[in-house]
Amino acid sequence: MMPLVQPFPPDFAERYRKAGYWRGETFPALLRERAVRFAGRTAVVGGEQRWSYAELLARAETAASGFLKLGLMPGDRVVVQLPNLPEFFSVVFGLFLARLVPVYALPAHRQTEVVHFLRRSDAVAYVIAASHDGFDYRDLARAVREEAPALSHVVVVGEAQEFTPFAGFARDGEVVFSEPDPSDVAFLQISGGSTGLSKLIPRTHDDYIYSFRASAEICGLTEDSVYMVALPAAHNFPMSSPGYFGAFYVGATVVLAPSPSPETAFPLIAREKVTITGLVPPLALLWLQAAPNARHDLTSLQVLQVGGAKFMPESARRVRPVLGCTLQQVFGMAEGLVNYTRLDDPEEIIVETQGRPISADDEVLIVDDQGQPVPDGEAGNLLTRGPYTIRAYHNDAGANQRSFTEDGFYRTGDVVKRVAGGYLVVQGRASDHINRAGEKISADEVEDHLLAHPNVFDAAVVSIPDAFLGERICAFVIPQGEKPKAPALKAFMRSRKVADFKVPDQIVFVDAFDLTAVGKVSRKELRARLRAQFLADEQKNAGH
Ligand code: OOB
Repeated sequence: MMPLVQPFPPDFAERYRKAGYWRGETFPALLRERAVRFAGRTAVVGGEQRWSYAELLARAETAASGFLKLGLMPGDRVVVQLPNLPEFFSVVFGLFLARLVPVYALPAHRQTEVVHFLRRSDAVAYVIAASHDGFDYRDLARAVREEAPALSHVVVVGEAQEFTPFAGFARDGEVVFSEPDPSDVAFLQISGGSTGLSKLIPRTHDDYIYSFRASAEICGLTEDSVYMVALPAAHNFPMSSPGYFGAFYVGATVVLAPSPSPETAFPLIAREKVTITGLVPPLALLWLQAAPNARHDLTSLQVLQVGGAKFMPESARRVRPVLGCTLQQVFGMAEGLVNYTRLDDPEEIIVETQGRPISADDEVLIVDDQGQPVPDGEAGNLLTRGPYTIRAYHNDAGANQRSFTEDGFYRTGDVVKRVAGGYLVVQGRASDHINRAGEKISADEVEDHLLAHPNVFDAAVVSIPDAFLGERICAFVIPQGEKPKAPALKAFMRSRKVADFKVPDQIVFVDAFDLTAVGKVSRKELRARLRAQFLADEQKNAGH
């Protein structure tokens, strides 16, 4: 089994401790302390359940002893794929208490992705909900079991069938758990995945707790705040920016929305007096559209955070007049660096920029393609290093080689410019992934699936600007033999058992790729040309 490490160099680690960023806090210690300090206060609201802080700890302890009784050993990895249910928290905190390591999968992930996470992490257990949104995760568990030899336990929240019921976990007697070291890897987060399948991101107690402790302060969280989890709980944004962990840190209440749609979220905001939540831009647009006619009282909402993809200034400008709250732009990444506009920033900064870093020790370099720094105000590639940005992915030498410079800067793949005050404006990106409503999709990965179809000779996948999604997935396909129909190709993609958000929105059949000019064109260049041609054609058609 590959050991779990996050190799911060000792001199940097020492610096981050000295500066007071890394305080030796751990998830288990945090939960225990809060369960005493905020014992009777409401920690979690979800479905029909309301748990106090004391109850959250009790449930996490039960979960922890249940996992250990299955025979799991500290350090073992457990893939967690749960929708926004309160049990998400008892499972995850239970794993932390038992020193087991959660690996987060999104509810939208399917066999291909889950098998990849299980194998890459050597996971021995997999936690699912019985079913959600019409999808039966037990069927998925049966399928992945065949392909992941290390997997020995499937734990189900809800009706377990032949698997282990989470509800059956029990605690008999006092269980003593061993304490993690603050520099241990606490969990594996998944990357947006710019080339191929998602990479696994090891985050330590020290670095991650710093990121959400500082975020909670920047976002003005207090024990009277009510944070709503609108996006999937496994995503880094609602997890830590400041997210539910930031909320638990200060003793606030966390409300789980089963869906981020206005129909579900608005009544919940009114009922629970939600003060802050985070959305991706397409959802923010839906909220802006729905709010003027909403019957529900949204006046408790003080802050709407928007991030995960670029929120256009025209839309950003509408947040305050329409929703009556402060917009906070959030430009972050599961690998680390998170930027926020500050709540008291002038409206122009809030509307026009994606914020500035959390920490004075977040090093931000903006360089040209030769690695030379560009002047402020000019666009360049964003590199970063700091007290909560990883130095390496788990078990992926190739990605580590590509994604980090020799002196440990993470190559974000984003193209940004720095403006006055150190604020960043995201201009685009250098890497070939599609940011579809905040979900990052690798062009390589989609091409690979399309190429598996017998009637596809070649495929190139690009992002096309989309008024609602931000970007949509467009696949250019050269057919061979009998030309397949677009719906059939989409159905084929689905049959490959991948997350639905990776299925191309649009398929354009072409006879050949124009490879003239230099003879051999890189994939990157080919995609850029196809995209440019498509946009030019679209504009021409619009003109007629
Ligand atoms: C968040 O994390 P990931 O890991 O799913 O995706 C990171 C990438 C960034 O490198 C950037 O390309 C894009 O998502 N992104 C934005 C953005 N926020 C993220 N692009 C433009 N404007 C923004 N505001 O997406 C994430 C993690 C923590 C907090 C917020 C978002």
